[in-house]
Formats: sequence, C-alpha cells, structure tokens
Amino acid sequence: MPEFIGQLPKREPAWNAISSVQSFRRYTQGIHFDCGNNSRLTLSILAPNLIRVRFSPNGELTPRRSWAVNLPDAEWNNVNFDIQETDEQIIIETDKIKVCVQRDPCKVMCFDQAGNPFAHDTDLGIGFRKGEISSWKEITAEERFYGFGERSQLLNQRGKCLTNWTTDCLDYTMLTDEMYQAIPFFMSLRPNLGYGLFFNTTFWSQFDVGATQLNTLQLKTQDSELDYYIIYGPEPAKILETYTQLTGRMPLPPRWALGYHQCRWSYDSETEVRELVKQLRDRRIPCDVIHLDIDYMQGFRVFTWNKQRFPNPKKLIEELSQQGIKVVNIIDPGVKFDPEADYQVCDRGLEQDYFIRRADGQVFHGYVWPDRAVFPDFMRADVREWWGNLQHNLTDVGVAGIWNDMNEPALNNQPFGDLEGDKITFPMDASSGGGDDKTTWRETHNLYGMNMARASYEGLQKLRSDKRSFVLTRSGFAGVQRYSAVWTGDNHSKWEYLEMSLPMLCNLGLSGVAFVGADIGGFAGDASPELFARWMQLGMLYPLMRGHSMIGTKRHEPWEFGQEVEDICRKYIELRYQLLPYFYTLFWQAATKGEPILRPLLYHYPNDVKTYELYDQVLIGSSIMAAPIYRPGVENRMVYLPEGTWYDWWSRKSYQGSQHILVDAPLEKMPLFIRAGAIIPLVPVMQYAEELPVNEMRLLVAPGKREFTLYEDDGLTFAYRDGMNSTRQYRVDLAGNQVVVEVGERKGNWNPDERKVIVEVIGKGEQEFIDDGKGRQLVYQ
Ligand code: MIG
Repeated sequence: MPEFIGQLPKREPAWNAISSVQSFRRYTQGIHFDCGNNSRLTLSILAPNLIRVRFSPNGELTPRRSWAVNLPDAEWNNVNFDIQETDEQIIIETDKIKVCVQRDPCKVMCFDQAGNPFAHDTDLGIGFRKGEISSWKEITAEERFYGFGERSQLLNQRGKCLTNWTTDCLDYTMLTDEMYQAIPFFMSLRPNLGYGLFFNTTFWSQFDVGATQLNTLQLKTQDSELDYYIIYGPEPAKILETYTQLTGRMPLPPRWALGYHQCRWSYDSETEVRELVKQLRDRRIPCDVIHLDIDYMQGFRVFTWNKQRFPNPKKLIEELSQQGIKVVNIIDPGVKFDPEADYQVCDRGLEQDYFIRRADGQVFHGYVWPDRAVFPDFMRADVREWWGNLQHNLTDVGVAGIWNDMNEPALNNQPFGDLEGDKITFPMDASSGGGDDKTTWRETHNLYGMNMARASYEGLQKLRSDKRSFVLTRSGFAGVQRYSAVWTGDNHSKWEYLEMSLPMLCNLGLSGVAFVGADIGGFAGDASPELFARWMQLGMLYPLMRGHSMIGTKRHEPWEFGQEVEDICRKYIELRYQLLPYFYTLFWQAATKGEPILRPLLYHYPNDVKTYELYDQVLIGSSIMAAPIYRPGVENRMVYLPEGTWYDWWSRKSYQGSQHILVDAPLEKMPLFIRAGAIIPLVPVMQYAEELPVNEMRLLVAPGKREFTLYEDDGLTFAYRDGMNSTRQYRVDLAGNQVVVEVGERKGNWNPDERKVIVEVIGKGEQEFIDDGKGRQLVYQ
C-alpha cells in the first residue's frame, strides 16, 4: 500500500443534477422551463446576440440588483425570436444565433448560423449542492480564452482555474490566482467563432477553463442560483460592444489624464513636490499629474492634510496649476478609529452608523495604515454620498482626482505591519447594504472596491460639477469602468513584471476596462537604468501612463538613471504627447463602444491563429503596433506581422505581412509599426496636455484603404455631452499608383482654433492646408 504524505484531498459531496424539461412557457422576453422538483430554467433573449440563462433549484429567481449590470432586462428592446419544438428539444432562433434546450436531460446548446456549436452544456449541464451551483460546458480543441479581468499571466487562460475574489495580492507572481480585481467575464475565440460569457454573480466564483478536464469549462459559484449571459460575436469588438452595453462604459476622462503621471510613495512635503515639478519642467519632461500617496495625511487619517508637511495645500496646488500640473490624492477606505480626537470622519460615521457591523451588531474593527480602523459600507447610497462629499476637503484646495487604494479590502486582524497579523476580510456574515439591497458580506465582498470608486466618482461629479475628474482604483468588479481607471497594483522592478504588464492590461481591456496601466519602473524594488528605459517605452503604450515606486526604494524619476536613460524617457513621453489626439480618439471609442485602447493582435485578427498566443506585441487602437523589448541585453527581436503591408515607424521602410521579421532594437528604440491604411494624427510636443491650442496637426498616412474618425472637444468640461465636440472622417484609398486622402467635413459644434494640417503619405510626400473645417481631397502621385 502506498503511503500518502500530507492530506488527501477532501471528497467533495456529489452534485444534484438538473433533470428534464417537464413543460415550458413563453413570456415577452424569453422562456421559462419547468425542470421538475420545483426547479426552473429561464432563458431571456435580450438582443439577437445576447441570451441570459438563469437556473434556480427551488424555482425562485431572486431579483438581481444592479450592482454589475447597468442595463436590466426590462431596458433592452424586445427581440424577435422563433420557437420550434421537437421530441428532443426546444429551439429558439434569433437573427444571429440558435439556442437549443434539450429536454432530457435538460441542457443548453448554442449554434452560430453555420451550425457550429458554442457554449454547449456537457451532459451534466447544471449541478447544485449545498452552498454551491455549477454549470459545465464543452470546449473545442481550437478555443482560446481571454479576459477574466486582471490576471497575472500571459494572454490565453485556457488550462487554468481562475477565481473571482478581490484580494490584496501583494507580491503577486505568475502563479497568483485571486487578484485585486474580480471580473467574472471572458471571451472564447476560435477562427470565425467567438463568444463572451458574463457570470452574473458577486459571490465567490470560479472558472475552471479545462484545468481539471481538458475539454470542459466549469463555472462555479457560492450563489444559490445560476445566472450568466452568453454574448455572441463573432468578433471580439462585437462581444465587447454588447458586454459594455450590459455592464457600462467608461466616461470620457479629462484629456490631461492621458498625459504622464508621476507618483511615489511618497512625495511627502510641499518642498519635495515643488522640487519635483521644477525638475520636470527644467528638464523638459512632459507631465500632467502628480500623485500624493498616504504621507500627505495627518497620521493616515483620510480627508486630512499633514499641517507640518503641507501647511498650505491650496497655495501649492495653485502654483502647480500655473505650471500645468494637476494633483491626485490617495484615499484608503479604513477610517482611523479615533473617538477621542475630534476626528470628524470617524465621529460622523459612528454617529450616522455608516460603518460595517459584525453579525452581532458591533462595529467591525480591523487594522491598516491608521492602526485601528473602521470601514464605511459603500454598498449603501447614503454612505457613498457622505464619502463622496468628504472629498471636498481635497477638491476645495484644488485636487483634481482621487486614487482609491486598499479597497479589496486590504486589512489585518492585528496592528498593521506587525508580522503576527493575518490578512483578513470582513466576517462573511457581516451585514452590508441598505434597504432592499441589504445582504451579507459573502455577497458583497467583491463589490467593495467598485462601490468605493463609485462614491468617489459621484462625489467628484458634484464637487467639481463643471469639470471632468480622474478616479483610479486598485480593486473593482465587472462594471468598474463606469467609475474609474484601474492600475495593476504592486508589481516589482523586475523584467518579468515588465513582460507580464502587456498581457495583463490587454486582458483587462478585453474585460471592458479600457483605462488601465501598470506602474512604470515597477513599484517594489529598484529599477536598473536599462529596465527603466525599456519600461518607459512600454509605458508610453499604457492607457494610464504612471511612474511609481515604493517607500524605501530607489527613486524612479526619469533623471535618476543618468543622461542616456533620461533622454530615452523624454523621447517616449514626448511621443505620447505627440500622439495625444490619437489616444484621445481611442478613449472616445472606449467611451462610446467599449473598445479597448491597448489591444492584443487577436482583437483585430481574430481568424489569424498566429495571434492567439501572441502576448508580447500590441496594437494601440487599430493602426499602431508595438513590439517592445522586455528582456535585459536584448537588442533585436522577432516581430510577427499579420496580413497586409506594414511600415516601420522610425525608418518608414515597408514590409509585407503574414511573416516574421527580425528587427533591431538598441536601447533607445522600441520597434513600432504602422498598419497599411493608417491615419494617425500627431501634434507638436507639449509639456502638458493643455499647454497650447493645437494649431498644427500632422496626419501620418500609410498607403492603403481605411478610414479614421478623429474626435475632439475641449478636453476638460462636460460641454461635449451637449454637442460641443467635433468628429472628422478621414479616408485613404489607392487608385493605381496614386494615393487619395479624403478629408471629411468637420461635424459637431466644437470648433478648434485655426490650424495648419500637414498630411504626410508614407513614400509619397507631404501636402498641407489651413483647415477651415470643410471637406477636401488630396491626391498623391
Ligand atoms: O500597503 O499607499 O498598491 O501603490 O503606494 C501599501 C502606499 C499601500 C499600496 C499601493 C501602492 C501605494 C501603497 N499602498
């Protein structure tokens, strides 16, 4: 007999399986199936490509609260669908897909119009047991899986088991499962067929993507009923468009938020902040935003300023604003428990009963930066409003954005920093939420970060009602994009983290969260000059471009690494600023269609299997491709060029696609390519986004046949919502040897200052004109 060392895995209780369809009944938006023993399956047809599947073992479908889903069933337009019955199944057909429900045993199967199956239940379609419910689906050999929110791994997640449970995953590695963000959404792609699946549960949940059984996907949740949405594409863009219709899109941020952000834990006095800004401006390193980390506070009390180190924040911020710098302050959820000290946030919160209570009714205490702390229940609208308003302590002196940290939540059961302490969350049976939303922490843990960000966002909208603000959060759930940008927390100053950043950010983008970034230079540890230079090159591609570093580490400002690295950093930050009109248009695409800004190649080439595992090349929008260097000592690399013609950004040399090429990449160069038909707007370098009106714009055009709509507005206010914006369609076409560029008429009520436009067609030369907003045609011989 073999002897086992350690523990044998626990035998899991068996699943009760869904049985067979007894009868069914059509309602306006779908069909209810009676599946015996009082159990019920409901399919709702919300759009021709969107089906909601719910199953309840006891027949009761609890009303779902709008925590993640932004567009409830009732708000979708009615869809035409047909129902047919055979002895074996009930068939529902929309304009896009067919869903078959097999009678015995009951299982759900989907088909595209060519008859290819997808999201097909296995024979054990749905199972339930105490405290858990699950569904199993078949996966074909060709399927690849992306999204899943924030994942510290490469691009394709097939073969992994992925948990959705927000956690302070300090020191995360490629092996880490639970992350800061929990977004139970993924997309599955294979040539000509793609679908997305949103698992609508805020409880602990998990996707087993062929980890336990090679060709089986398991969805599992500690919820009492099953609720998921199937979103047919087939293209990733369509999947995301529908997914973000369901869970919401990001609001258009202020344009300055797209510039360079400089952060450190901490710039902890007025003197230090002034010196930092002086360095940036003297050295002509463009920058828009300085972040203030926890040391600006008085003893880590949120919504206070340290009087010694920041005696006059208003004056400081005024001075900075004259130099084009915005200030963003960190806010943690833990409120110092300080009943003796006349600390209003604690006193008011206790008085009004705003803090999380344990099941026995006592206010819950945990330990974090301010030592003993209490925690607002952000599930409650009144608490969010109170918290959002407290931000006036910051906005009154000119703060323009809020950075929410530690909101997984991160806390200890003993004094923080004490090695004895354990990381904990609130007790699972603690009460959370108010009114109809009142429930327990088991159901709301995953929502804490998102609701904190919501409080921030809504508060800033009131306090800075005429200006757009910036919100950044570490934790979030599906839908977090409605309120906040996201950064990937505590990465390390190591090459592996640089490499991992691109697929992490791409998967977030494929999960509906477009405004994302990783800390440039790495947070923990000391970057080497070479690592820092390479990181700034990649950082230029991040939708959120922020440099940061941890207390006690080497400083990570661009000039800390010698002249050569400083020059490289300047060059790439400048490139970012030159591309701001392009990036801003991509943000508008994200805000209106849910498109990611940073895209893996598979987003635009979903039928090219060579892109399926390609995690170290990215597209910014649809027109610029980067193939960065993320290893020490490497000065050239292989680049995959998808079909079509590609142009080297630096030399303008052209290459045929559908091949791999070897390119040089000395330290000062990140390989960049332009796609055929690209139209890329560029402006002269500025030291901050709003430094100068754009009176000169260069359009870089690559021969080909494509179009591009440029979006512009004032970049600061909400006037764009009332038509004060402008869109401009540009089109490039080939006519024999000629290249023709069509400039459309400017549309919308926002008129930029008079500007010179230079249109450069690669290999053909330049033409320029003074823009009067009218359409015109330019021909290049
Ligand atoms: O316990 O505020 O991820 O960006 O600088 C660490 C200090 C708390 C973690 C964040 C990091 C931030 C740091 N915070």
